[in-house]
Amino acid sequence: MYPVQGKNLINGQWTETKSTFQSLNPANSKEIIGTLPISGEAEVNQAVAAAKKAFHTWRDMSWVKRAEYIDNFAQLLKRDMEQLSELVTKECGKPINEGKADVVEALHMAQYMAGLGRMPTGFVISSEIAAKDAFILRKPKGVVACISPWNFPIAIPLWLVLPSVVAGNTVVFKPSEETPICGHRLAELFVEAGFPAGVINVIHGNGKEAGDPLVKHKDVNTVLFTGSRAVGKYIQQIAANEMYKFVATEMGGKNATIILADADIDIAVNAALLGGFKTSGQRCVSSSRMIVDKKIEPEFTKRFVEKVKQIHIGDGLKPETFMGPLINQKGVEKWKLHNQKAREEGAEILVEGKELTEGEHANGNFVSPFVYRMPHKAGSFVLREEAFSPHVAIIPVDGLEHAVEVYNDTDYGLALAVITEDYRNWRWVRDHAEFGLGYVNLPSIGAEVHLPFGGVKGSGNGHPGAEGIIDAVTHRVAWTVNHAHEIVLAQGLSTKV
Ligand code: UN1
Repeated sequence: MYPVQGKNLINGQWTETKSTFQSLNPANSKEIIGTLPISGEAEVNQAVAAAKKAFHTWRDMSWVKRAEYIDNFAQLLKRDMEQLSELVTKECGKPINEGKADVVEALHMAQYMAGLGRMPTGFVISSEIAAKDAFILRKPKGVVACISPWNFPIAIPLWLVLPSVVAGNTVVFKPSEETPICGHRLAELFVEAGFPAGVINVIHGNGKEAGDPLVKHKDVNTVLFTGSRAVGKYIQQIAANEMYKFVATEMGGKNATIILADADIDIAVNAALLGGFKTSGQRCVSSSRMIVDKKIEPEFTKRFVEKVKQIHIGDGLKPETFMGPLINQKGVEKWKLHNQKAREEGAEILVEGKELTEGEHANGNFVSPFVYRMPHKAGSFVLREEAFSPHVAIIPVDGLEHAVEVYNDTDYGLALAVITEDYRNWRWVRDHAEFGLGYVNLPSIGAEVHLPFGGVKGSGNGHPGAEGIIDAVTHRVAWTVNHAHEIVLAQGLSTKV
C-alpha cells in the first residue's frame, strides 16, 4: 500500500514532473508514505488555466446539481473512513482516534455542503417602488486557490474546497508538502465522485515554488489559506496589490484556558490537558497558556502536573498513545527554542520536557511535554508567541479582569476556554476577550464545521473558514427587476429627460 506514487491532477489528468519529493512518517522517518511531483510555475499555470476553463460550465449548473457531486464524495469518505484515518495518523503523526476525527470532520463538511446546495442562496427584498422586486444573491467569484496545512490534512482542505465548488467556483488546491498523500487521496476521491475535469485541480510542491506563483496568478480571484502567520501576512500583502484579489487567512493563535477561582477543578484539569496536549499541541487552537486565579493555582498546578507526567507518547497507531510525534525536526527545534526562551525569561520549570530518541522513539520526532509557571510579563516572547508543540505556561492572575487582560496581551486572537461555574463570569470574558472561538467549561479545541472557524488580530483577517468561508467565495450581488410598463426610480429621482 505504501509508498504511494502521488501525482498532480490537472484538467482531469494525472501528471508528473521531472523532480519529486518524499513524504515521511513523522513517527518513523524510515517509512516513506509517498513520492510526489515538485511543481512550479508551469504546473500552476496549467492548473489555473484548467480551472478557468471549467468555471464557465460549472457555474452554469444549479447549486443542487453541484451539491450532488459533493454527496457522491461524502459516500466515498464513509466507505474509506478506516484507511483514510490510518493514512492521517501515518502521515501527520496524530493518534488514530484523532486521525479518525479528522476524517469525520471532513465528512461533516461534505454533508453540510451537500445540504447547502438546497438552501437559499440569497434574499428577496422589497423595493421602494411597489412594481420592483429586489434580490440579493450569491454569485461565484471564479478560480479559488486553496492552500491547506498538515495538522488537519483531510478536514481543512474540505473546509476550503467544498464551499468553493458548491457555490460554483473552480479550484486549484495545494496540499501541505508535509501531508501530500492525504491531498493526493482526496484528489483520487474527487475524480471518483465524478467532478468534471478542471473543477478541482491539485498540485503538489512547496510554498516558494508552487504556492507563490499560485497566489500571484492573475486569474486566481480568491486565496483561501490556513497556516502560519508569516505566510498568511505575505499572502495578504500580495493580494493588497490587486483590486480584485481577495484572501481569507486563518493563522494560528496563542490560545489560553482561563481558570477562574470558582472553577470545577476536575473540569479545569481535564480541559487544560486536552487543550494543551491533544495533537501534541499542534492545533491552531491548542492552549499554550493556562491563566489561573491565584486562589486555586497551587491545587490546579499540582493536579495538572501529576496528569501531564502520565501522558503516553508514542506511535499514533498504538491504542495507548495520547501524544504522537511532532510533524518534523523544524517543529522540534521550535519547541526547544520556546523552552529555552522560557528559561531565559525566568520561568519556574515544573515538567522538564525531553526529546525522546531511544527505543520505540528512535526514528521519530518525539518530545515530551514542557510545563512551567511564570508570572505575566509585558513583552515576554514565550508568553506571546505560538509554540505549536507541547509547551504550556501556567500564569497566576488576580481575578477575572486580570485574567482577561493577560489573555489579550498577545498579537493573536483565535481561541479561548473559560472554566467557571458563574454565568456572569463567562459573559464578561465573552464580551472583553479578543477571540474567534470561545468555550465555557470545555477545552479550547473541538470546533464543529457548521460554526465559523477563525480569529481576530494576528489570527485572521475576519474571514473564518468552515461555515464562514461561503462569504469569501461568493459576491453578494444586488438584482432589481421592474414589473411596470414605465420606469420609476428610487429616492424620488426624476425620470424626465
Ligand atoms: C486547527 O486547530 O488547526 O477545533 C484546526 C478543532 C478542530 C479543528 C482544528 N475541529 O480543534
